[in-house]
Amino acid sequence: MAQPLQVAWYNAAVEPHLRLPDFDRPDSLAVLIGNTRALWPRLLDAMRDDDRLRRAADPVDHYTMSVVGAAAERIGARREVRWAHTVGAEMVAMQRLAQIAGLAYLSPALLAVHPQFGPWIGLRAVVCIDVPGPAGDPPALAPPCDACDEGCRRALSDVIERSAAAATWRDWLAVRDACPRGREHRYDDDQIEYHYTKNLASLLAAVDRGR
Ligand code: B12
Ligand code: SF4
Repeated sequence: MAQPLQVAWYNAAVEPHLRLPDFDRPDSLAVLIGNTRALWPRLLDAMRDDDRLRRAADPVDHYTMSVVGAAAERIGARREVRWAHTVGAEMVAMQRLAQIAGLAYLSPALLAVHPQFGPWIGLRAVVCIDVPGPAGDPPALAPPCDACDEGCRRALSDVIERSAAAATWRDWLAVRDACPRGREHRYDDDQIEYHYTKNLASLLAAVDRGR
């Protein structure tokens, strides 16, 4: 999924160290790139075909960088890409960016919740381009939470309370599962396990099962 926004909308809302490059043109374009569960079969196929990807320390980030990087190369204007997995310098507050762009609402449990896919999305990159972005004010994104009793907020409180006594990744998963939005778009079990544990052995087993 790709969502355009004006860089100034985001830059006005975040602390200076989180700002995006605007090429001295505050109304410049940024395109936020995210994924649904559809990423997973494509990643597994790519890992079957590409030994370097298979051996990467973080295949999801490696795959993202090769696909988004190749697409960015084809843009005929100055551009810079920022990655969701970057921490420290050049970090982007991706969830706030998603809300400001109108892609996904920042929920009471601090997960970005898409109107259709619920919390079952990943935010991967933002491509900043030296051309004008959308004009006007940022879109007003309605919370997708009507008639919800905020189960996500209770699940987050539970996991934070339990953290002192060693919360597990399944406790974090319960926070996402608490949301009724987009349940039909829940990730596959393999995909969930890898994202929450970063256990490469489980990812490689999923790759081999499809051979
Ligand atoms: C660092 C990080 C973490 C740290 C956060 C705590 C810390 N010590 O900083 C840890 C490792 C704990 C973590 C855990 C998880 N993360 Co994380 N994380 C990030 C990362 C890379 C940076 C966050 C950050 O520091 N932002 C900078 C600050 C300045 O931004 P901010 O707006 O002020 O802070 C926001 C978030 O950081 C968040 N937050 C900040 N502190 C805390 C603390 C807790 C307990 C929680 C729940 C959230 C949270 O809420 C803020 C409002 O937007 C982002 C990607 C990104 N670049 O944004 C992914 C990201 C937020 N994480 C993500 C996910 C999915 C998770 C996990 C569910 C597991 C996983 N990896 O799949 C878990 C559990 C979170 C949950 N709510 O269930 C996704 C969220 C997708 C979505 N739909 O919202 C992101 C966007 C990565 C991605 N590729 O999509 N994460
Ligand atoms: S659980 Fe309810 S309040 Fe929380 S994000 Fe989902 S719909 Fe919104």
